Amino acid sequence: MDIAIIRPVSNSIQDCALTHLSRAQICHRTAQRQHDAYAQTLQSCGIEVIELSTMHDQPDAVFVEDTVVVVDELAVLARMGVASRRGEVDSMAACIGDFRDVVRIESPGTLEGGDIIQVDKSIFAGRSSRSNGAGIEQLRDHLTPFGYSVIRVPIPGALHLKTACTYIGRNTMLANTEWVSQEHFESASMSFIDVHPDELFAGNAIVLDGCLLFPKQYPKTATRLRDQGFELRLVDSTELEKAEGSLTCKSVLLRRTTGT
Ligand code: CIR
Repeated sequence: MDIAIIRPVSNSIQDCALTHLSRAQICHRTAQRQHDAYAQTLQSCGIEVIELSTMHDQPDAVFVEDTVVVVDELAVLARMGVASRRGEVDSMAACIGDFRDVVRIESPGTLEGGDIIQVDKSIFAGRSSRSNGAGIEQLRDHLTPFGYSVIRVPIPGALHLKTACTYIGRNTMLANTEWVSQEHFESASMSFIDVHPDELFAGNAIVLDGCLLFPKQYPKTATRLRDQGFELRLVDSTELEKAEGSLTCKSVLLRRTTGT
C-alpha cells in the first residue's frame, strides 16, 4: 500500500459506540499519543499519511476504515450500521474522490469497511450487526464489473469481520476461529494462524511491505506469528481498544494507481 488516510482522535471519544465491551474510561491524550505512534510507524514503512480534519462532534471518527471500501478501481462509501456514525462519511467522500471514482451504499443497505477483507479478487464481506444483506448485495453490484467476487461471511459474535480475522499475506489468515468459521474462506484455500486463546482480540494486523503491524499487547499471538516466519512491527493500541477499535480501523490504506 502507498497511502494511509487517518484522522485524529475526537475529544468526545469517551462517547463512542460500543457493542460488546462495557464502557471504560478512555484517556484522549493517551489515545492520541498511541495514534501518533501508529501514524509514524506507517510513515517509517514508506507510506504517505494523509490526515483528515478532526471531528470532535463525531466520537468514533478516528475509525476511518469503516467509512469506505477502497479497491484499485473504485471507492464505495459506507452507510454506517449505527446512526451515530453516519456524519463521518461525507468528509471521507471529499478526500477519497481525489484518488478514486466514488459510489455509495444506499438505504436500506448498511455496510462498514471493518467488515471487508480483500484477498486479490476475492472480497470477504462480514454479515454483522453493522453490515446487512442489502449492503453486501450493493457492494457486489459495484465490484462485480471489475472482476471481484464477493463472499458473505456471517459474524454473529464480533463487531466486525476484521475484529475476528485479517489477511496477513502469504495466503494466510490470522483469526480468532471462535468468532469466525474457517469454512467461509474455503474458496480461497488459505492457511490459518489462530490467535492465542488468552488473546481474543489479536486477530487484527496490518500487512506492510515485508512486515506486519501488530498490537504490542498480544505477545503470545506475536510468538505464533514469528514462529511462522512473520516479521512484526509492534504498536501500542490499548487505549482505542477500549472503544472496540483495532489496528486496521484507524486507517484507510490504498494503492496509488495511474493518475493519482
Ligand atoms: C464502533 O462501535 O463503531 C466504534 N466504537 C469502533 C469501530 C471499530 N472499527 C473497526 O474495527 N473497523
